[in-house]
Amino acid sequence: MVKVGVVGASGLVGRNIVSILEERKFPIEELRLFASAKSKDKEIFFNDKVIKIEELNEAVFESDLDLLFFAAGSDVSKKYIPELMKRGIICIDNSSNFRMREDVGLVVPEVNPEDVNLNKTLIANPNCSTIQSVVALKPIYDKFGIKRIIYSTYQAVSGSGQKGLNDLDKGRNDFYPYPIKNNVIPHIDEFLENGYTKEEMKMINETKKILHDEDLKITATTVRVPVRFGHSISINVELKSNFDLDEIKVLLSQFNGIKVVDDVKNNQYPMPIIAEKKDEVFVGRIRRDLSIENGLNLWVVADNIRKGAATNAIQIAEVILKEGVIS
Ligand code: 2RA
Repeated sequence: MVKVGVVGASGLVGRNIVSILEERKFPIEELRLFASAKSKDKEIFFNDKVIKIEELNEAVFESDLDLLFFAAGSDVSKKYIPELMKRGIICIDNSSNFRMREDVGLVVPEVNPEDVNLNKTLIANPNCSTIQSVVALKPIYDKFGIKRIIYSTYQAVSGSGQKGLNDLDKGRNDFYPYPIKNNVIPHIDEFLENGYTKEEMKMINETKKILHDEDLKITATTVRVPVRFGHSISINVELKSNFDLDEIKVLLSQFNGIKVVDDVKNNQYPMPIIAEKKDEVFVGRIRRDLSIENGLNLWVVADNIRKGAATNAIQIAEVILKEGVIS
């Protein structure tokens, strides 16, 4: 049984971590919830009991917690995690802060569970759009090899947290630079010198790290769409060898964590409305790219708050438990 803490417990991802811990019957001896002063004493239900949120401060260093989920943004992770690591408290971090550090595993349990061992006290949870993409690509990568990937995303506003949902629901643009209602915005996170956004570079760099392949050629365009929950991604891939389309469909449907929905004659394909509140990665529109040799198109949809964040973080904790690092 494990003593667990959730940092950022009042946020969208934090609240989902709490409810999914309950749903998956994670073996919890004690659960403590932390957030900033403004959420102090808010009450959250866990296993029919009320838990009051505590203000996060340095007292957490003295706690006897075994494991802490961080879902409060980069600054909070940067401030607390290094000291917690020194004290042997395992941190699973949803921020982008430590993701590219060589000595830290960036883990999607269906894809690279062994990387939890890279660092015994810190594991990074990848970006939401990266998680669902690498789950879909892994069985194809292992069997045929991949030369090049083109990602085009259609990302839900909940990826920006409550502020994104408010902009869509209230028809305002307090958070995004333009209204998101009746619009699409080809801009997620900050623009960089190279013309890409940080979100695009995350997808590129994180995919290479998770698949352990620095030579992969990847490009990405990430776009915000007026959808509340569920990111959709068009993935165009050039494989290293020729393939049989039926074999790809079988490989995908047999892979842990994927649900193939691909029956175009009956208008069956993945959409955010079918992925919402689910943990699988939905894959459909599986077809050859007729413009190149060995080209393949996939349409990949997942709940960005669950598989893209909270569920993946808990699955990482489940791998750690299995490895016997905590018991
Ligand atoms: C987004 N990828 O959708 C981000 C959330 N981590 O904005």
